Amino acid sequence: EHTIYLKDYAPTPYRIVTVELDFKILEEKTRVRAQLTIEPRPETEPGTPLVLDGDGLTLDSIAIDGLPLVLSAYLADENGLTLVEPPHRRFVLETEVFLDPAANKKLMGLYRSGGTWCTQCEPEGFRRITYYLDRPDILAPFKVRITAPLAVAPVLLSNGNLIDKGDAGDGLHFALWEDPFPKPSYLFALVAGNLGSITDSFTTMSGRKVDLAIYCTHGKESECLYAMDSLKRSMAWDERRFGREYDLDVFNIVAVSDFNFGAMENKGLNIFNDKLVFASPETASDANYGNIERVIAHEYFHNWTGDRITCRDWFQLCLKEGLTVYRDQEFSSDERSRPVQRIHDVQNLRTLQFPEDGGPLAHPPRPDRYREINNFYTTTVYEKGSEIVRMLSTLLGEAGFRKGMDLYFERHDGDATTIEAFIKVFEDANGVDLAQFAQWYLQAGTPEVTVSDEYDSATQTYRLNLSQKTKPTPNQPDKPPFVIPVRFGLVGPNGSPMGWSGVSGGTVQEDVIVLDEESVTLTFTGVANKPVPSLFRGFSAPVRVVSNMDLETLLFLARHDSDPFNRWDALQTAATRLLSEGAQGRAWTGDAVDALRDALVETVQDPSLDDAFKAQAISLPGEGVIARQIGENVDPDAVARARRQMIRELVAPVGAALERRYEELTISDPYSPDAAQAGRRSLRNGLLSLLVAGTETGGQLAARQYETASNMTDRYAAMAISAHNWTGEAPALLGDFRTRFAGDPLVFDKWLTASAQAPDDGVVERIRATLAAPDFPRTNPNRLRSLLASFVMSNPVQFARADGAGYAMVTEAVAEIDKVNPQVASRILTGFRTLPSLESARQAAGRSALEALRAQHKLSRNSSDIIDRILGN
Ligand code: HT7
Ligand code: ZN
Repeated sequence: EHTIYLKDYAPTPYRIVTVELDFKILEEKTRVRAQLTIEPRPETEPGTPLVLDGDGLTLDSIAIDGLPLVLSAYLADENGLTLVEPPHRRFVLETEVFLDPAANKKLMGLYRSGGTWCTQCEPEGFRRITYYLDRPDILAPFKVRITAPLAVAPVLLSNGNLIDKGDAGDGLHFALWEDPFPKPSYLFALVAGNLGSITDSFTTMSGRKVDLAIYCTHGKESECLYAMDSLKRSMAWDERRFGREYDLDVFNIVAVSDFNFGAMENKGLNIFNDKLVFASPETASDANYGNIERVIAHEYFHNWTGDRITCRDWFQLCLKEGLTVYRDQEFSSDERSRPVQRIHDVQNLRTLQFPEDGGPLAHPPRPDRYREINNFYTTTVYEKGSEIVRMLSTLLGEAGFRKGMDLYFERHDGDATTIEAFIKVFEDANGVDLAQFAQWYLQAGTPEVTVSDEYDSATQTYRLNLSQKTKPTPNQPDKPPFVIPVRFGLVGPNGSPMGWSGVSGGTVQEDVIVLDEESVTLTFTGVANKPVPSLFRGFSAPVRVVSNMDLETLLFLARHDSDPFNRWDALQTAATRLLSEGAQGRAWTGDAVDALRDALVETVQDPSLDDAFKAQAISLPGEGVIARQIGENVDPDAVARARRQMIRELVAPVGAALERRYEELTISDPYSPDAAQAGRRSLRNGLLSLLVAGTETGGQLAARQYETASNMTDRYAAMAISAHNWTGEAPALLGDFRTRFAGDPLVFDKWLTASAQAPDDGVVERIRATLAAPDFPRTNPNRLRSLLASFVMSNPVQFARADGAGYAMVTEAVAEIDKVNPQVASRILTGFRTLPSLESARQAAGRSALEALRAQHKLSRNSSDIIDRILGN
C-alpha cells in the first residue's frame, strides 16, 4: 500500500487564487458548480499538468475561461481530474458535478444527517464535493452560493459573512456567503436544513459586536444554552489570556446527529456532534457538561490556532491540535479547579496515550510517514502534543511562553506552516536554542525516568540521580535523550518544604531541573535533614517514573506534598504498585492495605481539599493502568480480581463510615453543573463505587440512588457502577434505564456504554443481539462507538477473553462497519493495540482474529493500515 513521506513534501505547481462555489441542493441530488481562478507558480514550466484531487466524483461539464474543454485536454477518474496542458497564465476553471449526499454514509464530504445537509472536509473530504487541490497549503478566499427548497431547508449556512439572500423561484431560495479570510479547503463548510436556533451576541475587546447562533433540531433549543454560555466564556478567555479577538461578524455552530468526530472548526461555522452541544440535567451528566464546555472552547480556539494559522501539510497536524488542546486545557483549568483539571488530563493521558505510545501504533507527535491520514487523529497528536506545548511553557516560564505565542501570531498570521516554524518563534522570542527540545515532536515513545538518591548527614549533602531511557518504537530503534523538565521540591521530615544553599551537577531553573542527558546527578548542599524528593510536580513531563521509594514514603508525600497533583499521584503510585504485585500473585500485606486506607481516609477528611480532588484521590487506578505497570504477560482476569480484592480489604473496616459520608454528601439544592456541585456529586459517586465493590449491601444502595436520582449524573453513576460490578440489581437497572429514556438517542448511548462495559459472561452475546436488532441505527457513529469502542477500550476481561469470543464478535462487527464507515471501523480496531502486552494464549487468539479479518474481507485502507501495524507488517 502506498506510503506518503514528509520528506517528499513539495508545493503544487499551480495555486488557487479565488474560489466560487454554487450549490443547488434538491431532495434527489445536489449539483456543485465550481469556478476556480488558478495560476501557475513563477517557477512552473509551461505544459506542466495540473492534477486536482477528486474522490468518487463524476464530471458533468468542464470549461476554461468559459470555453468547454475537448476530451483530450483532461482526464477524469475516481481519484481526480488532470488538465493535461493548462494555460500558462491565470485562468478560470469551471467544473460541474452531481452528488448524492443521502447515500454518503462515510460522513466525509457533503452528506445528510437526519434531514439536514452538512459537510465534513477535514482532512480529505472536500475532494468528495468538487475537484480541487485538496491540501492545507492551498489557501483561497471563498464565495459560496447555496440554493435549496425553502420548505425543507429554510436555513442556509456557509463560512464567513452572509452578503445576500432571497427568493430563487420554484419554491427555492438562496443565500450568498463570503469568507474574506483565505482558507484551506478542509475548513470549508455548508449546512442546509430545517433547524431551530438560539442567538446571542458577544462584544469583542475592540468593541465589535459579533452575532452568535447555535442551530439544532427543533425542540432542542433550550439544551443549547450551556454551549452558548461556554462559547461566550471562551471568546472572553482567548482575549484575556492570549490577546486573540474574533474576526468575523458572525459565529455559527450547528449540532448534527451523525458525525465521525467530536466537532469541526470550519471558519465561522463550527459543526458539532450533537452529544457535545445538548445538555439538560435529566439527560446529561456533569462529565457531559464538562466536555461540552471543553470542546466548544477547543473549536473556538482553533479560529487562531488552526484557521488563521494553519498546517502546511497533514504531518504538521499536531501544530494546530496539540496547541489547541493545550489552550482548551488551560481554559478549563482557569474556569474550574487547576489541580483537578490537571489530574483529569493526566489520567486521560495515562489511560489512552501511554498505551498507544508503548504499543504497535506508537508514532511521533509529528509523524514522518502515513498510509492513511485519518488514522493519525490520535491521542499522541492531540494530548501528547499538548504536553509538549506545556513543557515549553514550563521551560520558558509564563512570560517567555507568551512572548513566543505573540510572535507566532504576528509572524505567521495567514500562513500554512510547520512545527519547525512554531519552535523557531520561541527560540527567537527568548534567545534560546530548542533544537534538542524539538525531539519531542520527532520521536515516539514514553521516556522512563529512573530516580535514585542518597543523603550524607555528615556533610548535609543530598544527591539526586535522574536517568532517562526510551524503548524502541516502530521505525525508531534508538532514541537520543529528550529535554525533560522536572518541576520539583524537597520535603522535610515534618512535611514542610526544605531549602538548600547550593546545587551543582546539572541545570536547575528555579524549581525546574532540566534533564537533557541520559543521566544527571545533582548535588544539593546545605540540606539540613534527609529530604523526600517530590518530582514531576504538576506532571511536568509526559514520562513514566521508576523509583524505589517505599510505600511509607509515598504515603508521606500523599499527606504532605504542597503540590496537589503529586499528593494524588503518590496515592496512585502506591495503589498501582500493590495492585500490580497482587495481580502477579505476590500478595500485599495487611499492613500495606492498612497504610493505604489510612491515607485515603485522611484525604477524604481533609477540610482543605475540595470534593472533586477527593473524588480523584479515592478512585483506584483502572485495570488498564495496572496492566501497563505489569507490562507484559498480562492476565486481565487476575488484574480485575486483584482490584476487587483490594477494594474489599480497603473498605471492610470503614464501610459504615464511608456510607455515612456518602449520605452527608446528598444535595438538596436544584441541579447546577458548576464545579462545586459537580465535585460533591463526584465524591459521593466515588464513595458509592467503593461501597458497591467493597460491601455486601452496596448493590442495594446503588439501586436506591438509581430510583431516587433527580439528575442524570446520579442516575447514570448508579447504573454504571452496578453494571461494572455486575451486582444482582444491575440487569434490572439496565432494563429500566433503557425503557425510561427510550427515544433519546444520546441517552441510549449511555445505556450502550454501561451495558458494553459490564464484565459479565453474557456481554458478548448481549452486544451481538443489540447490533442485530432490526432497529439498531447501524450507520450512526455515536451508537457504534458507544457499543463497540467502549467494549474494546474498557472491558479488558471480556474483550480479551481467552476463548477468543470477544475478539471474534468485534471483528465480525468491524467487517460490516468497514463497508459503510471506514473511519469508525478503524477506530474500533485500535482497541487491539494492547495485544502485545497480554499473556500468550490471549495474544494468539487476538492475532488470529485480526488475521482472519484481513484475509476474509477486502478492507478499507483505514482498517488494513491499523491491522498491519498492530500485527507488525
Ligand atoms: N479538527 C477536527 C478534526 C475532525 C476530523 C478528523 C477526521 C474525520 C472527521 C473529523 N471531524 C473533525 C476536530 C478538532 O480537533 O477540533
Ligand atoms: Zn482540534
